[in-house]
Amino acid sequence: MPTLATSSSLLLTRRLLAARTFPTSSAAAAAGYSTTVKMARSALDEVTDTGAFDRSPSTFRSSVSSDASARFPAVPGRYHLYVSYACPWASRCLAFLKLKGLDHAIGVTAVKPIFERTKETDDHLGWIFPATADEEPGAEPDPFNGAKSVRELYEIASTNYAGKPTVPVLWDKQLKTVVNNESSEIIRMLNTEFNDIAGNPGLDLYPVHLRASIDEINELVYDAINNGVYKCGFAKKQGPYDEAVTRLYEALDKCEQILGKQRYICGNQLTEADIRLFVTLIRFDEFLSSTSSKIGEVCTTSLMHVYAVHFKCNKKLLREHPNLFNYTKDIYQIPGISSTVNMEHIRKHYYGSHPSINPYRIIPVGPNIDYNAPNDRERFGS
Ligand SMILES: N[C@@H](CCC(=O)N[C@@H](CS)C(=O)NCC(=O)O)C(=O)O
Ligand SMILES: *[C@@H]1O[C@H](CO)[C@@H](O)[C@H](O)[C@H]1NC(C)=O
Ligand SMILES: *[C@@H]1O[C@H](CO)[C@@H](O)[C@H](O)[C@H]1NC(C)=O
Repeated sequence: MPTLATSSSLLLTRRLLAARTFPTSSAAAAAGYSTTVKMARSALDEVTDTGAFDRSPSTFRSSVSSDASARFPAVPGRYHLYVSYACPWASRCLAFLKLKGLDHAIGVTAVKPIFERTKETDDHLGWIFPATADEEPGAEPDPFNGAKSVRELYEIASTNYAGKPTVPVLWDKQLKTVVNNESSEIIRMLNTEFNDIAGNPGLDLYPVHLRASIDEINELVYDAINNGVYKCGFAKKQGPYDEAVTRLYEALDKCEQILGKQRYICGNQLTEADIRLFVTLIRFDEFLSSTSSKIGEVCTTSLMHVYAVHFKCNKKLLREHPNLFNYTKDIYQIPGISSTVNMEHIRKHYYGSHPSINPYRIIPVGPNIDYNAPNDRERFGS
């Protein structure tokens, strides 16, 4: 799972940035904050005293609204989505953009897959835009702000920014600010607020009659699968790891069972819950099989425990869950979805962003699964 791989790159970031403190800017001081703020700069700073991974909440949480008088009205051309194709959270926003037919209304720019220094003046590593459009297929320079990094976007939006510069970023070109950097909220906005300008306004991925069921599945899938893989990868103690990996495989088994009876995870209709599950599943085997092929090399480094922990998620591959595997292909084949999956970026990110683990940046061959293969899911109807 790509999510696991991403966590590895975060490890390096953490090593470089451990315990860094950021003095508040003069703007913040003027606003009355006089102390030094210390923010989580990477996922490994988000591990509690009990050794468990605890994700920090996003702090840009505004909403675009269909109401024309709102601060962020849903008008075409005003908003831009900054993503990394390596990132599962960003990818679920991309999937919504495609499914709702909002390509023409909201532009997308993808960063380069490999973390680089974001500034000359410190050693933070993060998401970078290429200098030219042909430097890295799939990635493009920032078309509006000329930003070199995602970090710079956050700095434009907030003068005293000291958080973790994450993607996705829903950007307001008019007010030059981050509207929201929490994908679970961005997908809801894309689902409902842009219907006047959407190519597919009739598609409701969070329909009222299925909300209770979607909420229930989301809770399980987020905690045990989407975020669960991070919890496996980042645990610093055996107990939290054991708990996370048990929950991960219990949840996968539960989904496997459900999908033996129906086409989608909440019934015979595609919903938000399917997209949220898909983004982790599509990265699962790619990461696990590649990791296992690299394990000898990995073990020679001081970071081995992280990969070994990831390796221990390898109780079962996705393709050993026959219903989940066919389901993943079914979702992949929905028009638009395959364009949100860039395996090159996913692989490069994982194997290129951690020179101390993979010093020669060799990208393992991977299983090269054909997600376009037949899957027989239509037998469930809809
Ligand atoms: N809760 C956020 C999580 C976003 C997130 O963690 N993004 C990762 C990539 S998968 C990131 O940008 N990390 C930057 C870093 O670690 O420096 C969401 O769902 O939008
Ligand atoms: C979102 O932006 C806030 C504000 O700068 C930042 O602290 C946070 O780390 C960013 N990412 C997430 C996932 O919250
Ligand atoms: C998966 O799809 C293949 C190809 O259509 C099919 O032969 C197989 O029976 C399916 N497996 C399950 C569990 O549905």
